[in-house]
Amino acid sequence: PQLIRREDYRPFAWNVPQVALDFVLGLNQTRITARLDVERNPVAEADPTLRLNGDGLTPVEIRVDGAVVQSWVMEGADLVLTLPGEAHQVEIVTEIDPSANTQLMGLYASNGMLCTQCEAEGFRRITFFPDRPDVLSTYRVRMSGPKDQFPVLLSNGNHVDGGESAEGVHWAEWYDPWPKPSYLFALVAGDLVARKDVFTTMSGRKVDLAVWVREGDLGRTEHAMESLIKSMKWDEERFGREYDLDTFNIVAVSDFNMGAMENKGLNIFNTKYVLADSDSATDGDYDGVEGVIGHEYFHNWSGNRITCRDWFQLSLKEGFTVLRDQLFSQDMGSAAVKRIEDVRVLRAAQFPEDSGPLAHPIRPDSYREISNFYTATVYNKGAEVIRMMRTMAGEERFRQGTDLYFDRHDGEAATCEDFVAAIEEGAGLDLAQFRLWYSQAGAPRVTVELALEDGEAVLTLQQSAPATPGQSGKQPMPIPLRIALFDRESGQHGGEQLIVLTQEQQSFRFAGFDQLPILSLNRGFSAPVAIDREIAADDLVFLAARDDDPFARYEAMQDLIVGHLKKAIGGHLSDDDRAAARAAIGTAFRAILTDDTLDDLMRGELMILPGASYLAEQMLVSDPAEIHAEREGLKAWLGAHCGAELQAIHQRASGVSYSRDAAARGLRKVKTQALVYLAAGKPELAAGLAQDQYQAADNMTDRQGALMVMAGLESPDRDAMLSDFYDRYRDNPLVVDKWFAIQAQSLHPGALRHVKELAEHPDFTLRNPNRARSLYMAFAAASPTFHQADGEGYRMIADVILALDPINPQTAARFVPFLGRWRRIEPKRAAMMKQELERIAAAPALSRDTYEQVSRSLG
Ligand code: HT7
Ligand code: ZN
Repeated sequence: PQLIRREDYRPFAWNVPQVALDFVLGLNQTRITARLDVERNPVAEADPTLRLNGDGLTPVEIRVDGAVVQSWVMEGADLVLTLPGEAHQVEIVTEIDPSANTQLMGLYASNGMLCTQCEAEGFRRITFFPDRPDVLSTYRVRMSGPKDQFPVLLSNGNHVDGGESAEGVHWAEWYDPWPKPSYLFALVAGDLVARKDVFTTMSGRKVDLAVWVREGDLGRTEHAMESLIKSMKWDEERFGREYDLDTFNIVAVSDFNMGAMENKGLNIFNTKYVLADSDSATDGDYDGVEGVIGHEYFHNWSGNRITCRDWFQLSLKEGFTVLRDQLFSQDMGSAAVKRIEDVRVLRAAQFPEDSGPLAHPIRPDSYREISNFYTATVYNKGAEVIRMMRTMAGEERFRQGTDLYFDRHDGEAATCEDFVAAIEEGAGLDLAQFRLWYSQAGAPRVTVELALEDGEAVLTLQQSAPATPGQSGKQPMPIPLRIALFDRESGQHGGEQLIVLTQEQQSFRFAGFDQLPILSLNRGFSAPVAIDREIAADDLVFLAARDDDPFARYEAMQDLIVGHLKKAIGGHLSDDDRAAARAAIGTAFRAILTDDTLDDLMRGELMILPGASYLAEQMLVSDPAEIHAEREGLKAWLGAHCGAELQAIHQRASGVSYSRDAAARGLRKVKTQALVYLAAGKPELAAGLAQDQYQAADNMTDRQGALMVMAGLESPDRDAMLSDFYDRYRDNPLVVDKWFAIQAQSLHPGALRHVKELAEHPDFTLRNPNRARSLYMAFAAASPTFHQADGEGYRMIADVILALDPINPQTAARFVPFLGRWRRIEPKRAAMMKQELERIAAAPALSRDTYEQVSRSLG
């Protein structure tokens, strides 16, 4: 497959100001007539050939200016026409079979309905088109089909007309006045019902809102609608962005490759991010719905009104929109807890990516298959990079920067550089050096030294960036660090400060100290870097208990534990040292369990141990079995050592009836957290408590929490609880997904065997991405048995990749990174992982998606 390079970008030779699409819909056969008004692009190099991308299409008929032409050629999958004049009308007829579309890209059938997914390059599976984000057109869409099968017909923009054309056949016409790239095109036809509402925008326009689902799911749409209305209001208040069409539709589909899609005026969602009620959705699921609804809605400005010039600029819309959805969720709930959660996700998903064979800058330089670049780096690190600009500018000036960006580039296909230039000018920042964050991959490491000199605290920082594939010898980048220096006597600090490390090594001096202060660094995780520092356990215990920045408090607890586990995993601890380290952690942990000033949501966060993948990141090469053993050992010790406090928490949180307020959510969070520790330290007691929690549960958070703990235990009640859960929810696919995932990611030593058995379950299928992920992604990401010493876990995931690749290459390729980290794993396992990658690479007819990920992983 061809390598596509950012530096090769050229504007397209033709503009396509208007597109008219006519769909004659059928599940097995859909006929599409596309009429494109094309005219030469004055800013591009003149070229009489019009190359229209296609993927698996054959033209049925082609007309130019009304006359059938034969003078076209196929070049690979693309259609190439030669056009003599300045402007023409090109009409192309294609026919496709949506029910055969297992890739779920383009137009496909899902449970009897038809829907589309066009980002990034799915439109070319519907009709021939310049399928690139810098070609913007207005779309008029007519569709017709059997009314009983497809009573609802939706597309982008506003509904303009409709009627019956023949007995039982109806049609609808939609017009979207906003020019858009083809990846934002959408169509839905199906038997759906809607929850409807109306939103009045800040300028007083009324917008009809609808959330479309299957009939039986209507009762689970209230939270989605509330989240949409909150998002619309929030974007007006915080970014001055108003909605711009008369209708906004959301449709939920159960077969979907990702979370959701921001098609103009017609967002299409994975059911997982729409449907929620207390019986079937956890508190985390509710947050997920709110966050993803917000994310897709915010794209209306950051993505749709201003789109990307080319796919290398993906972080322009995704990084910025992730930041916007994170800020939205911070405002809707606990800002502190949300920040910690976001950092945890970054560390678990993005840090390993940035330090492995798939590392790439947030603005990549090349790709073979763009779907492989919808990554935690482009999304989450992209958001962190923009967050740093916000931290340096302050909220108000940052808003001036975004206002300028939206004004200046509205209606354009823009670049990351356009964004940075607008923030630079609007916010009054010098971002010359900062631009390196867009071009350099890898998380910088900052080494810290604090000394006392003549009544001054001297903070010396040194930064280094690791070599990443294709990039070595990196330049220093600006690293904004929020810090505070705590006086040891008073336990207070004299105010937070922002310092920006711009050089490789730099010292910062702070007057007024006659003894070394305690340094609270990278507060709020102001920069996405790794910090290396020697700090006394007592100082970390102090910060874990007393820091007024909630993230720094969490971080101190994490550092305390990571520092200990790193030594323990390396086998460098004497029994005395282990006892001393555990005692310090135990003191801090107990303080968290019993601190009355903490709310339970925050307490629940502080209780979470650093994840195994984050721990692995701290070591050049690690042994997953050792990490697991030490981490579980500490958990068991804490469970036993703080058993009384944990039981007290579990009791305090039990018997409180369901509500969605923060206090009740906090209680549910600490309740299951307490159970997790007790399960490790006092398994028999925990099995009983889990049973009580499960039986008393009046909501999914408690029920899933109890089942999750029980699934990891060798308890006689385990099978009965799992069966009960399945029997209760067998008709709800999203909950059946949970049932698969709970078993796949459990701590049970037989998890690998269970996964193999579950793959034979009648409800299991590789064809539904949610189901495939619920079993195999959950397993590879979380089960200790993925790394089973005989390599069986690796073999199974490689088999899954090979089986899934012909069905859904995009989803198949997303499993590759689990094997791709072989260089950072101890040699025996590394050899087996590599061998599996080689087996995949040798398979015939591998998709471009999987080929690219496997070859980069081996390279
Ligand atoms: N912008 C959307 C990306 C997306 C996608 C990409 C590739 C294949 C399938 C996909 N579905 C959605 C999602 C978002 O970031 O909002
Ligand atoms: Zn997005």
